[in-house]
Amino acid sequence: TERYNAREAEPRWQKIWDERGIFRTRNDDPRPKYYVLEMFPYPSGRIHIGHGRNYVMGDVVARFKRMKGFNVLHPMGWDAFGLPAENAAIERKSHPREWTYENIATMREQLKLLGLSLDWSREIATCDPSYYGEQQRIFLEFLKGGFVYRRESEVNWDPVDNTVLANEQVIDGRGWRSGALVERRKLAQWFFRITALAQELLDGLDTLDRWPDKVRLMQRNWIGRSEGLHVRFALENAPAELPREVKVYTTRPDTLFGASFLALSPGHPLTEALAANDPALAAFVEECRRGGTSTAEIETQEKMGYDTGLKVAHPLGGPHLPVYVANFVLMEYGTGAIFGCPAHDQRDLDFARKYGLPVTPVVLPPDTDPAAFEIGDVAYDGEGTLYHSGFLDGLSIPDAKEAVAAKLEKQTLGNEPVGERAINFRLRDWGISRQRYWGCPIPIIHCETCGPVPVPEDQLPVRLPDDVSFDAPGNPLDRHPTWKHVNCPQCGGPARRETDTMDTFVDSSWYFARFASEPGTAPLQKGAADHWLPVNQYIGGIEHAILHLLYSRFFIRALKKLGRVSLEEPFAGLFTQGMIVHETYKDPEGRWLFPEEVEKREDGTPVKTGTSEPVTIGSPEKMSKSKKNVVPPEIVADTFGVDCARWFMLADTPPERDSEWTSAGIEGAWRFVQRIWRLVGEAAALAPADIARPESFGAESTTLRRATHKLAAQVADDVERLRFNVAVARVHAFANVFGDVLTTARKAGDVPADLAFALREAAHFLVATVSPMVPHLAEECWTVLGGTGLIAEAAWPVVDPALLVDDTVTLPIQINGKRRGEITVPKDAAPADVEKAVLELDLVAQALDGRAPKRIIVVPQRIVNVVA
Ligand code: ANZ
Ligand code: ZN
Repeated sequence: TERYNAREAEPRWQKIWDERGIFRTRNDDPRPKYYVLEMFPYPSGRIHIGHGRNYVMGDVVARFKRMKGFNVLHPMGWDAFGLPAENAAIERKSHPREWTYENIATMREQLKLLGLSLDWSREIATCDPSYYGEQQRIFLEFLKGGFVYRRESEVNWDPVDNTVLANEQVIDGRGWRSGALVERRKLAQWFFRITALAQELLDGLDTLDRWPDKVRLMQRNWIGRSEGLHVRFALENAPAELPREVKVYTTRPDTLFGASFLALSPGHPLTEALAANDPALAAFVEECRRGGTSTAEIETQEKMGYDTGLKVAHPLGGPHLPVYVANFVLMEYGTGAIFGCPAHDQRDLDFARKYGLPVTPVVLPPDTDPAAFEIGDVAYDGEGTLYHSGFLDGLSIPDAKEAVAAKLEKQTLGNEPVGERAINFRLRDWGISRQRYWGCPIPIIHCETCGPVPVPEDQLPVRLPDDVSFDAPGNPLDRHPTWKHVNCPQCGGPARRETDTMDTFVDSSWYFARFASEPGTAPLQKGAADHWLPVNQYIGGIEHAILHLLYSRFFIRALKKLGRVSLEEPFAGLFTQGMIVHETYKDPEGRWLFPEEVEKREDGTPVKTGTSEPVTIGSPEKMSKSKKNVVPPEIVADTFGVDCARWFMLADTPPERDSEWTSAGIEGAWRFVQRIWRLVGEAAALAPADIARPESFGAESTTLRRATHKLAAQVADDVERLRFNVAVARVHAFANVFGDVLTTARKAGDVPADLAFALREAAHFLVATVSPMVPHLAEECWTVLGGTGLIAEAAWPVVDPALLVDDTVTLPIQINGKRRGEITVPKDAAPADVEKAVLELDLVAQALDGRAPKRIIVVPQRIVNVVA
């Protein structure tokens, strides 16, 4: 038979699928729904094969579920707003839209090459006014519903370019273009009140049993619920105009006797009040403000403090404590003030060592001699028993926490309790204002008289102006000569548009709901969203485990409270796939080379293609443009075919693990694709297409049929559980069985009717089970088998449960009550036959040592007992 020619067949089938519109999904289809979605791409340029893995996995699920009788929604779109488009516009002196849509066009064609069963009629781009207009509507509904507010907040400020920088534009504390040291500035910004739903978002995680535990844990930590105590400390020597107390938040009230200082955040109101009369403190606060606003940056900074000279009384009668201002205390967490216990908190210890403050351990680790226990450079935050702590001595940490809380709740300071139990969340409200052009405009008009006024419904969408320039730093919307000058919708007076746009994470927080609407209809419809959501299977990278997923969960919950949808969790199943990695190559000058620029000589040494220049090979890494270790889908399509790429991506490793792209791997996939093609061709040649089902089956055909039905049942199960590599392994194993039967049949020359039927059945099942993975090959094989219609539209093979039942059983053998081995016998074997087989076993003969057994008891299908 001829070789399977993927290069010719693949585009042909893609055209047929497309012309017949078989992946177009209708909302009124009566079959049960199934929604499979891969995280939509950012149109950054071109895709490489490393981008393809999650789309291929999603496609296998989509195709499989279609065959299982579901009405499958499998859409695609573009996360199209964002900074890179603006950077490209600066570089190319063009418009961000141009670059974005060019990339979309390229990437769409590339994705189509992969043979994905997508409903392209539902394609969206978030930079389309019909999309972002609805987003503006949602923003205004959130505003009305209390989920949006405005307040001052810090941004990264580039003092040379006079512009706000995104976190990713701050590199080592400097502006990416000017190189100037970045400062923090306060700016009025819009926030989504995600903290209002913190507890809900935490509790909801318990219902997501088809999410990886790891992701749920990451979200749980991000939300960061803690139970602790507010403790009010009385200031001893504060000037009269200052407050009389400082309130701290602690999760370790048990360590109160180990406290050696109090610390205020640089942004704390008391700090500000003190700094007003203390230039040195004001300078210190200024110094703390240097550097970016990201928490990671703040946490890694060297600890710095300023002694205010103030003292507080210890609420449990310990010594007075000095009050510092410290750079590691965040204003946005707890009360913006802490008590420091250096022995049991690393930050406090670093601080205490630097400023010579006492370090008093109060928790003694289990089985430790108190005389021998000392704190060096590492704080002890483990379990133990309280000591050096008055009435707490001898208590466990939890008991001591409780005892301190109970005591301080009853103690008073100026008529109010000193201690109050409190729950805190690490989660912060989501600041969405970005001082950029290429994003969704925030639909607000600022009026001197009326304040911020929503843009009236009938004026939505607020469109981005086209005539903008990127030749100066800053926000082109702000610089635009006319765009922002409007009249106040409320009083008619002169007013100014909000020139900030929304964080692009907003765009991706509801796109999955947009796909639910039929093309050309309203972007967010309750009926459609409720019908399709939640997404049954969401697939994407672990890098989105926190923000994107949390924001989307917040959006859906908020939309539910506003009556726009009826569900609470957008993604019922989540899968985070591993990456595709590839070797890297460098020429003698240290320049990166593309894989196709490298070839291996006969002795295996790598050289630059067509030359004798040596090449250095680096270990496999994530495919990236910068290191050139990428494989474009076009090259694969033109050589081995994309089915080989698909097969390889699924076969090589468990889907959650990284997989290395190698030429040996893709060649192996190619050989297997050819093998399936040959097996199907041989079966078609040996068994007539119109073979009728025989009355009964002989041993050989029954064995093949068992393997065939098991294949379909097991692969179905594997795909349901996304164990694609296991499914592939089963197909390999089946191909061996099938191949042997075909060889025997070919040699025998005469194929009996029952075997002919079994061969046809085997070929059909094989083609059907691999069709979600290698869909083009499957269509071609289906044609060879004379199947009706397209295999993409066919049903999953009907499995006969009787053929799945094993016909053998394995029985444990006990000799004198001790388990000594086991034996596998036909399920319906007569006890006498089992007895005979057992006595023939070496292990039994040895145990009996030549003597006859006293008794043998065979419990059919259970156990064999030998009494010696
Ligand atoms: C005293 C103490 C002693 C603390 C000890 C810890 C260990 P979680 O668990 O994450 O909620 N803290 C409170 N507010 C802070 C702020 N605004 N900036 C920086 N740190 C702050 O963390 C709670 C602990 O973090 C609190 O408990 C407080 O230090 C610190 F051996 O109080 B602890
Ligand atoms: Zn007004």
